[in-house]
Amino acid sequence: MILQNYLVYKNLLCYSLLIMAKTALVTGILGQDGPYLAKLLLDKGYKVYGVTRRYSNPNFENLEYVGVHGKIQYVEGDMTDESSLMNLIKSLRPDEVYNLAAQSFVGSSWDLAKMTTEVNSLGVLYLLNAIKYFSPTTRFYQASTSEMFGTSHINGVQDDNTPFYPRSPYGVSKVYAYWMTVNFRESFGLFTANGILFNHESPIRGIQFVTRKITDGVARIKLGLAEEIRLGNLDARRDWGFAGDYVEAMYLMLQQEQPGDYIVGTGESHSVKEFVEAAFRHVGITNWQDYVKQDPRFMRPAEVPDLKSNPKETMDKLGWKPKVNFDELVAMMVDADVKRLEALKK
Ligand code: NAP
Ligand code: F7E
Repeated sequence: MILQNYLVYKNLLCYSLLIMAKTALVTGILGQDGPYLAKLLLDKGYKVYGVTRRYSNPNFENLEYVGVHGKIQYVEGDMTDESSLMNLIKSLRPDEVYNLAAQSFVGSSWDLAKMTTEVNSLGVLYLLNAIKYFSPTTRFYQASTSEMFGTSHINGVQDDNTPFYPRSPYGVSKVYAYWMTVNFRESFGLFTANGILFNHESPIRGIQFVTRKITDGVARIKLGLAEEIRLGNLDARRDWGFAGDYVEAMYLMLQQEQPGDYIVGTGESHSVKEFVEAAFRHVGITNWQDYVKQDPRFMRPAEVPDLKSNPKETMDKLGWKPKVNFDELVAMMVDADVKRLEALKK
């Protein structure tokens, strides 16, 4: 009898948890931020739908690394296909949409300017329209970026008062999306938020981005698998944080009473050269200059020389702050690459 009552109670609890579970639709689920965000939402009891494109060979490696592959429901959609986004919003009516999908590599955005605009700008308009028509209570997060500031700063830092001056087709495409996100809030009363995130990295950062290119290269050199790393501008400075910390800020933005836009960064900047030095130091190599070659192929037509956030207001409003510092981030990424390559060697 006691056992019977317990089982009834347990089933009721599971059922009510199931009907109460919030739902989130995450675009860009296979990238870097998608898996970390999915983990955070799943841990909070969300049902997570992850948008994937149509692939011949889908790659779930990043989701496997974070341990969430199999816990997400995958749904097919493409940021360039308006009707696919309309159908997803209409059928799922999620509580929250996190739009992380993008052609996010600045370096390719000059050669792929049209595609970059279609995905990063028009795709956002399609999603916002779908929410407006089919699910106006859905809360919307837009992955905005410090690249929108470009060369613009006030006293060496970027915050809410800094005007945008993007320097790449990527940055320009994100400015459009930023303002559309604001405009749908102001015009139609939608709950939309822009997270203006500064660079954030992790062991599952795409291999083209400079941090991962360096940590992978350092691991290869340490293991005798490579002899050099070829890089572009070593003097560029970035405000680098850990992706796992930054997805918490995304989530918090959609839990506020009022929608708004937020700067997310560490407030510290380091040069590419400092990142290189720290990565080599971590594996006990001090003569890093012997291994690094500058290569004009990796210079950009227009550079963003220095990005450094002032995240104070966001920290106060959201009660958020980064937990992983620069040296810990470098160490985490180098260690992960060494481990990955050692496993491949076996
Ligand atoms: P990422 O690793 O490049 O992931 C982007 C994802 O978008 C990929 O999974 C990609 O899918 C997907 N995608 C690209 N085109 C698509 C399309 N047409 N339809 C559907 N999905 C598409 O980027 P991330 O580092 O996770 O960044 C997430 C978001 O934050 C991006 O919007 C980025 O621009 C923005 N952001 C990033 C940073 C940063 O430092 N990481 C800073 C500020 C803002 P495939 O896997 O199929 O290619
Ligand atoms: O470059 C310099 C390069 O490609 C950082 C994206 O997530 O963050 C990212 O954009 C810096 C630049 O990132 C190489 O010139 C030198 O100054 O790692 P990156 P990014 O361009 O800052 C922003 C916030 C985003 O929103 C973007 O989506 O490093 N650099 N040598 C190099 N960069 C690369 N990739 N490769 C090099 O060999």
